[in-house]
Parts: sequence; structure tokens; C-alpha cells
Amino acid sequence: MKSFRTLFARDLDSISLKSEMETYGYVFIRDLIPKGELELLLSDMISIASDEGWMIEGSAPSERIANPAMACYDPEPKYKQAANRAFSLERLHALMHHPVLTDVMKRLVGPRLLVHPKPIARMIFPNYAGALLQAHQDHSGIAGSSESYTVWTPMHDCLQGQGTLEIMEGSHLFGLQHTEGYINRETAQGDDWVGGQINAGDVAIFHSLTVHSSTLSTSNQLRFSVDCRFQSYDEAVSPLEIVFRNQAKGGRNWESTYADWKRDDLRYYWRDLPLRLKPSVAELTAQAEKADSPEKRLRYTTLVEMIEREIPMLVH
Ligand SMILES: O=C(O)CCC(=O)C(=O)O
Repeated sequence: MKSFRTLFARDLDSISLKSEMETYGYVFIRDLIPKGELELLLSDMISIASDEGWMIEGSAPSERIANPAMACYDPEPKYKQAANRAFSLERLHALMHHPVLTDVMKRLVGPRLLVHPKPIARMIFPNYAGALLQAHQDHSGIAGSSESYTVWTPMHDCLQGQGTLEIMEGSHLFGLQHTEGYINRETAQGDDWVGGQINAGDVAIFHSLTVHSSTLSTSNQLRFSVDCRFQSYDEAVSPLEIVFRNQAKGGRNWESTYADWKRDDLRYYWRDLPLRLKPSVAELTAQAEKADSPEKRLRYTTLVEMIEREIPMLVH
């Protein structure tokens, strides 16, 4: 496979990230995040996996040796339990607001940067096909404006073949592509697939329409990585990127997520931004009245209630 087109953090001043992104649909930057910034988050994630019994007993947690008997992934309840704990880690959210990242993202989207408040901390078992995310475009899940970008970064060095990421160059230029759940790699539109080793501190940043997939790890180690979305807040954002749909049923909520955090600037910062929701509150309210089944009407009503509660300044 062709290697990622690699940029180095030290050279960024002489590179137009925007034109790289426009041409290839991604930028891959080596050594962007200082490794020291990742160590504590990695150890928080390792502690969660270790508590869950996901590491082989007697092995050093730092070796990340997976216990295959515990292999699981979303939406299995045992994965969700660990993922919910990881989501509440203040260091996870702090990393996504680190100036080295936000500076790069502002070069791509302009100064009015929205860091989506729901980053994903992934704890991926090796040799576990259930955790493999086959070819897809993030826009189909993230919605809102297609002018959003994903930052993907591992917490430790990740050799090719150890559950990294592969990207189809130029695939963002073809709009939303046909999917049967996942996009067929054989018929996907774009140029070459690219991949390679991704180390701690490296970041892959890609457009929401760029086709990409994860690779099955053939190692014996758990893989810990983080991904998060960024955009300009002048562009529309889906309310589901801000509020929790299942909060009413005991799912995640911001109050408990933020409960033990020390930094105020990481909490509810999105409430101070002039967000433009898509669908808007008016559109959701109309759907809550006229959707074609009681289940759908309830779903829309609940969503409007969540928006009224979490971002009341957007409800007119
Ligand atoms: O980390 C992975 O396994 C896949 C991540 C991914 O597809 C994404 O961030 O959109």
C-alpha cells in the first residue's frame, strides 16, 4: 500500500494545509503533539481497560497485552461501560483543546473554531473483527455541515497492521458515496488507499467526506486512540454532536461527565458560541408534530427537550 503523504510539524509554516486538504482529503502530520502530553491520558485509558479485566493477568499494564476472552466493542454493554468512563476523562477533552491542535485546525477552518465536545477514546482489541470500522465517511454519522474534519491520533506508536487507519486519497471529492452499511472498497471513488505506521504524537486529519477505514490488528496488544471532530462554528452542526439523545434513559449527560473536572474552560464552552443547528429547533419541532410514527415523534420531542435544556440560548 502507498504510504501516507507525510508532513512534519516542524515544516508546517511553509505548507498550505488548506490546499493539501483540498487536493488529498487529508493531512498526515508527524510529531505534532508533544509525546509527554499523551502519557497521562494513555495511563488513564490503560487503567480503565485493566479494571475491566481486558489485560492478561500478570502482564504489565503498560504492555497492553489483551485478554482475548474479554474482547468486545460498541454497542456491547461491557464496552459501553468502559467507553463511558473514558469519555469522562478530563485529559481526553483537554487534549482536543491543546493549542498545537487548535492552531492547526484554525488554519484549516478559520478562527471561529468549534471543537466538537464529544471526542471518542477507543480501546480496540486485536484480532477482533467486531471492532473493525470498515470503509466509511464520517459525514454519514456526524451530519451537520460536510465542512467538518476528524482528527485521529494514537496514544502510543502503532505499526502498520496493528490497528491503524487507512485513507482513500481524493475520495472527498465525490460527495456521499454509496453504502451498504459500509462503503465497498472495490467500488469506492477516489485515488489510492494510503496507510502506514502512526506514532504517538502523529495526527491524521481528514475531511468528513474522505473514505477511510481502520485495520485489523494482528498483534496481541490493545490499541488506544482518540478521534474528535472540528469545524467552523459558522457552519451548521448536528444537535446530536452536542446533546445526548439517550440522556433521558440514563445515558451519558454533561453534568456527570463534568462532575470531577478541574478546568472550567473545558466545560460547556459550546454554549457561548453562536451555533447554527442542522436540523434546526424549528425543523425538529415540526418533525415532533408530524413524523409518521409515534416512536419517531417521541424521538424528535425528546431531542427538542434536550436542546432546550442544554443549549437554551439556541431556542427562540
Ligand atoms: O479508530 C478506529 O478504529 C476508526 C476510527 C474512525 O473511523 C474515525 O475516527 O472515523
